[in-house]
Amino acid sequence: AVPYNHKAIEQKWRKNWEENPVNVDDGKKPKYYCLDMFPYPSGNGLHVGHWRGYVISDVWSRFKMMQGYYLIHPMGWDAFGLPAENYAIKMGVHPSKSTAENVENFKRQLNDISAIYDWDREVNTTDPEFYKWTQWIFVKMFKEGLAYEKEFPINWCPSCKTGLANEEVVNGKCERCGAEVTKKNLRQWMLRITKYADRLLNDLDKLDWPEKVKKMQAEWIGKSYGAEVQFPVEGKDEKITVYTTRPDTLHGATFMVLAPEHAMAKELATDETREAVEKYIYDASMKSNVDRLQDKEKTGVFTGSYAINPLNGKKTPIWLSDYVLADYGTGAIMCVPAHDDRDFEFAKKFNIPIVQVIAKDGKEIENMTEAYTEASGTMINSGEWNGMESAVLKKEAPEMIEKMGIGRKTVNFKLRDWVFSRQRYWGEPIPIIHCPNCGNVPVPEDQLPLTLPDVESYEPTGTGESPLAGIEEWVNTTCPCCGAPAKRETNTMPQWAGSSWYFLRYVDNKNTEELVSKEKAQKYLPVDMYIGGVEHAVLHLLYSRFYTKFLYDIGVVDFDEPFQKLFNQGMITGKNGIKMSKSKGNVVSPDDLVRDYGCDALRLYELFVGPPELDAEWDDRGIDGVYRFINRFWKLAMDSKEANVAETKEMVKMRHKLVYDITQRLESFSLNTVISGFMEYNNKLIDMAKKEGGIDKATIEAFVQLLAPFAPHVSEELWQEYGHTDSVFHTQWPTADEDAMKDDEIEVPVQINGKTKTVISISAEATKEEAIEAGKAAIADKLTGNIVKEIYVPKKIINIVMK
Ligand code: ANZ
Ligand code: ZN
Repeated sequence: AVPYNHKAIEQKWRKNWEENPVNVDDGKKPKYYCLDMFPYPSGNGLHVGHWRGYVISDVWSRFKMMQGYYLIHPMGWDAFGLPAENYAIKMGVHPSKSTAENVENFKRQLNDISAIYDWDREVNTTDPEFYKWTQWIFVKMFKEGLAYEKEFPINWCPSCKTGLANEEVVNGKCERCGAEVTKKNLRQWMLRITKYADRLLNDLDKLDWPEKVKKMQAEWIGKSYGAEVQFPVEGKDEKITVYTTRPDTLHGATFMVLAPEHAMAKELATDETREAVEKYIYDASMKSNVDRLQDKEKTGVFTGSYAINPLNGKKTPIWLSDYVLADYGTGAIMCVPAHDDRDFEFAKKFNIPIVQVIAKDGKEIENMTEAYTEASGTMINSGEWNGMESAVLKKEAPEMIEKMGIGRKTVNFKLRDWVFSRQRYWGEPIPIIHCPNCGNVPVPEDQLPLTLPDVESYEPTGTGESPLAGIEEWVNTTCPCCGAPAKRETNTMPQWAGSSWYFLRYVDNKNTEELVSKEKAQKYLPVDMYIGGVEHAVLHLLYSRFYTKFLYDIGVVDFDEPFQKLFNQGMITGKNGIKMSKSKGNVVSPDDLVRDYGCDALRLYELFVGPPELDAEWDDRGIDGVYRFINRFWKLAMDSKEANVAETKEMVKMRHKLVYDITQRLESFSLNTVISGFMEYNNKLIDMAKKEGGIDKATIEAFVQLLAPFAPHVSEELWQEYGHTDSVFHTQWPTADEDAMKDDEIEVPVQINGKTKTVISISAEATKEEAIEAGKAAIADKLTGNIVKEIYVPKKIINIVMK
């Protein structure tokens, strides 16, 4: 028979599919939307690690197509961002030019995967026709009060004179020049994502997502229940409000700590402490948040003032320390060193009394060496609360405190509003005009997109403003409301802006009137399956959910969760689990592998390397194995076609088992075991063919259908070889008949030392291990001696030799 020739076959079918697309909307099929996280088109191109996610999603898509769905399987480009801008600064090439080149290159490389992307749906976040809608959403949010301006301390490099993203601060130093990073108050645009905190948390229940990801989102949103308690300050009229999740421990509060930025921090200082307090406040302002959050020795300063515990009237010293964050809760805490680790550490260091108020077994601990942090035990040293269960009190205390008039019960979220402006060039201009009469006025919707102008220099200006601020004719404009001379906003949006909603645009990417038409949204949305890396577990997926909920609220879409199902693939790493990167020099390019083994073999190998949800080490050599498998199956299919044997009972049974096994493994996303399953069944069929002269047509055809989503080219070719004129992807996914899978049962005597003890019935296909195990179980009570040998004469005898 003709030998397998991957080059010829793959070329032929790629051309064929281009001319006759296999995924067509006949208006009758239900839709299935399988989405890949769209890539940033970097200058480095794709490596074998990138392939993995795309292969997984393509296999899943083709499987769904064969189950009778019309597929939405689009691809696009998340193309705004720093690398293109930094390249422009270095080389003077306009980011739009380098981006376009990178997109071209990426597209060519993606084509090698033969994924069934619908390029008619392509989007690019830097295309004005796309970012018109990114800006439109911002304008809508502004009109709804969800986008607002605020002075905000951000990371600031005094030497580069620019604001830095958190990612650009390495160990408290500027990534570019190494200078100590400080804080600077800069005017920022914020999105009020906190308004959606409860919905973002509660609706996690609706999603078929990995539990791990849901948990990460829930923790990021960080809802906690507790109380705000007011402490009068000795000698002042003002009170300090603290936030606590453990109001049950109120009697154990022996001191209080305020964030250095707290509004009252300075005025609490006395003549004796003023100098030290002011120095501490200044030092803290120079530290980055990252530094403050890192676990290290506690620092602090006593203000000289005292607060009064409202429950028992005791005097508690007020300290400042940077382990209390200014923007969480109230920026002030009551400290219970006996029951909180950080407070314990602080009290030990500064010699502050420790009062235990919860006892595990009713007894007070003599010398506490660590805090007792559990809310279980009985209350002691707590006045009227003595003897109560701490767990019960924890729940009831907020209510009680509210009734006593010393505080109120509250709910807190860790989630912060989203800092949405960047002092950078290569992003969507924020469509706001600052008018001296009207304040902030959005660019009228019918004037969008507000396009990014060309600049001479991409360098940040040094004032904390974006390079756009340097273009007078762009900055100066007139107010759309009153016509007065006004100035444009010069900050741009973060890279997240486009990726928060791009998946909606794919289904109606040429619509000039609407973000997406009602009709198309209803027909094709939301996304049924989203596939991508786990590194996006929080930010991107949370932002997308927020955007979708907002668009739901203003009636653009009629669903409020974008992604029904989520799958996170693990990373492909180099040797020893090291991340593949250009700088480490361990990048494996798919190009040579595609040339030598073909796309089909590489696709199979990408899945064969390990469970798709786990990281896997890449080793080129393994691809030989899958290549051999394809060759052997090819030969089996071609020889069997020639032999044209009639089906036997064995073949029918094998066919149904094959269909059943592969489908099950595929449905549970155990893709590596699908590939090993193909290999095992192929071996069994080859053995069978040796005896029978070949394998029947229906069995080979079922195998080809199952293989099609994984190795589309060779499957399509074999399908044609078997006399079909239509694509294998237009066939229905085969189904297994469980009755036809059942093994015949046979009766086998079980012997000890050659003497029959009983007769059992086992599957005719049972392996030696299975037969022996069944036999031993049947005579377990008689197995008293030492077993020296276990014999299974297939289908005849089980004999246990004992001494
Ligand atoms: C007294 C207490 C006693 C506390 C105890 C804990 C254990 P969540 O919301 O779960 O993170 N806290 C409050 N505001 C803070 C801030 N701005 N910076 C640092 N810590 C702050 O935890 C809230 C708890 O963290 C609060 O409850 C408070 O300490 C502290 F045995 O109050 B607790
Ligand atoms: Zn105006």
